[in-house]
Amino acid sequence: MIELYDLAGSNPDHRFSPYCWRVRMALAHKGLEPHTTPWRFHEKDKLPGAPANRTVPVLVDRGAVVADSTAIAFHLEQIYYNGPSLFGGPGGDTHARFILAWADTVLIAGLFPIVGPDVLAHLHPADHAYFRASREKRLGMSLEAARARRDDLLPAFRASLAPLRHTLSRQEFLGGDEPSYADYAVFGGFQWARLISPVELLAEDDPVRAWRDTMLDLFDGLARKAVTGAVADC
Ligand SMILES: N[C@@H](CCC(=O)N[C@@H](CS)C(=O)NCC(=O)O)C(=O)O
Repeated sequence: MIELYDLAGSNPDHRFSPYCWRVRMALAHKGLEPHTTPWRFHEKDKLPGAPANRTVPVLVDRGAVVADSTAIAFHLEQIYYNGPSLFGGPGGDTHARFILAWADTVLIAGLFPIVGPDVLAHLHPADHAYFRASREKRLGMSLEAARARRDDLLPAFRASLAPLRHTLSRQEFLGGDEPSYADYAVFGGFQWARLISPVELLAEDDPVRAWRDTMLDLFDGLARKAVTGAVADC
């Protein structure tokens, strides 16, 4: 059995971590169905491999404990080499690394001040104080102040998607004709936003929108069927 420790909100079925979504999609790509364990920020000692492992996703597969979404993707590619490749075959992983770095340092970093403040309303009460303190330190301001200025950040965020937009107006997926781990790494950010925030990140005519819709439909609508938070109370 493959066990995935996955971030959950106060509703244990509300799973919204961008990094965990990368892994959910990668597992589906390989035709694997994990058992998922809901995990909250205050449960650090319950993570396999704690205290060294302090973030999710963590995957437990045949006794191996693998933390970090990128490490998990490489693990899956190596162990389940008979399944469809996550990187478009040998050598594809080295190219994917640039997209993964972009997804972390530009996409998720750009999304964080826009949708991150909305996470608090969805968390288990035992996570509130930790989330507020750690994220306000990262933002350099209160969650409320960050929410108040997010509309100002949207144009620059949309402009930062130019490489993605440029690529997706020429090919269906970052992987080419088929989705690859690069698609899942980027999609994780959009899925996170969709599951926790009412903000619409993309303009109606943005080609990235069609790709996002296609990603939501993959694997029998795995991502589209995900439980969303009750955004009305944000
Ligand atoms: N580089 C890690 C980042 C994982 C990460 O930051 N996960 C967040 C949830 S989205 C987390 O577990 N944070 C724990 C904390 O902030 O204490 C990966 O790709 O897996």
